[in-house]
Amino acid sequence: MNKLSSHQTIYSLSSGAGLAGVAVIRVSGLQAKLCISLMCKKPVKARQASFRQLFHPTKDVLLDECLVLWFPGPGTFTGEDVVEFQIHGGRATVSAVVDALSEIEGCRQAEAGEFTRRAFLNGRLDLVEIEGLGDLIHAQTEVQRLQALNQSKGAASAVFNRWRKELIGVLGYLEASIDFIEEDDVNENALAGFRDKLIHLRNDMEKHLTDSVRGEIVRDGVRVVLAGEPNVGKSSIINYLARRDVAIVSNIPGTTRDVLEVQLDLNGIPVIVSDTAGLRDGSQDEIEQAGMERTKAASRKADLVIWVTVLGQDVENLLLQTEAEKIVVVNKADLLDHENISANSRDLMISAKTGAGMEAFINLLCERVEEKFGGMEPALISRERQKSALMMCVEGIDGALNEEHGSLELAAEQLRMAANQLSKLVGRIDVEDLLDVIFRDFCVGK
Ligand SMILES: Nc1nc2c(ncn2[C@@H]2O[C@H](COP(=O)(O)OP(=O)(O)OP(=O)(O)O)[C@@H](O)[C@H]2O)c(=O)[nH]1
Ligand SMILES: [Mg+2]
Repeated sequence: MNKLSSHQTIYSLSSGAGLAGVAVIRVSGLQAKLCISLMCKKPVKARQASFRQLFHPTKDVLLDECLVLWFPGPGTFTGEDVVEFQIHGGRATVSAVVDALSEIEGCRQAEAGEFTRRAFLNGRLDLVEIEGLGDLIHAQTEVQRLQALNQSKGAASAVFNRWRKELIGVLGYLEASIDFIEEDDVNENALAGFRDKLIHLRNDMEKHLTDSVRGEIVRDGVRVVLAGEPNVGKSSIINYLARRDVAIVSNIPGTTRDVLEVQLDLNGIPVIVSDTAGLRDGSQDEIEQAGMERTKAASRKADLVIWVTVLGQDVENLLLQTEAEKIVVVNKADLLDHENISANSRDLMISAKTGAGMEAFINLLCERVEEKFGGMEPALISRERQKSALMMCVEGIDGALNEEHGSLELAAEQLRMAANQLSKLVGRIDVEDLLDVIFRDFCVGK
């Protein structure tokens, strides 16, 4: 923490880098108010937008005309005094204002994620909310946005805190029972009275642990692999889905050799689609064989395999032995006449060339993903860190329940451990080693 001393006032461009109509420069810390008085010359009202000329703090140089927003702490994002300058978004203007701020004593450029780190240290956000905020900044699709927003606004933390409170309530009672146990042996069975409550609590947690698979999928993306024999149009399909030339397409079978990945937003669902080398028997080409190995490996890790065929081909290919769920599509439907199409109407007919059937294909893919993961509703848990804390909490409750006829002290110890896991989850305890990991993904200015 020394390096990031909170005595210093920090500033940074908080809006995106590059040309923009408006750029937001945020300042947080004790000197924030001084920045206004040195640079704006006229005072501004708290929590109101004021139009001001912005001057260099030591030279009589006009830097820009801007909107100034003054937020006195502690009711601010960081918990400190904060000022935001909404200036013109050109590069020179931004660097002139940033340079000017660097000349004010006690002010320095913020490190990546430092505004949020201060928000955490000042109790404005907990760890789960911060993780949600990090996800919100990186959210690329609608379901990612919804899940991240839910976490960042504290919906998940509220549940974790409620569970923790309930556990601490039971723990308090057990501890009191332990203290009085010699005088009053009615307490012998103190845990039994809480059995139903603890079972209910751990089942609730288990349910959210099950949902965490969906939470992680929403964060990381669903893995969909395009596989099939050579030349059926796998690369043409990925290009169609990505709306750009991701992969080389040619009429020479065996064109694709490597696995190519693109991240796509399909109806709001984050999907990582992979194009792969076509699978066929009897290839003597070493590179093609290596490519086929990669196809099989990618298919094993897939959440869903799209098996692409053309009419008249075997639907299954023995080279692709995978447990993953499959959707079969028949490509090049544009080459078929109507009779052929109606004879094969049970298969999903598409044409990567004309786009026919592609919308139905995307809808089916999304439906299958939703079926597989029980919908795409925001999950409470979306990271390994959150999952393992909750799993250990459930273990603790189970441990306590197993002590029903055993030692009350041991049961209390298990519950204390379970409650601590929830404290750790939201960052009430043992946070130092986690902070650097969590803030690694944050950008400067957040
Ligand atoms: N008529 C028609 N041709 C298509 C369609 N999709 C792909 N093709 C053509 O089929 C040939 C093979 O397409 P690719 O997309 O390279 O096939 P692939 O499955 O990726 O082939 P490999 O990389 O060799 O495994 C190309 O000439 C494409 O233009 C389609 O829907 N209709
Ligand atoms: Mg290809």
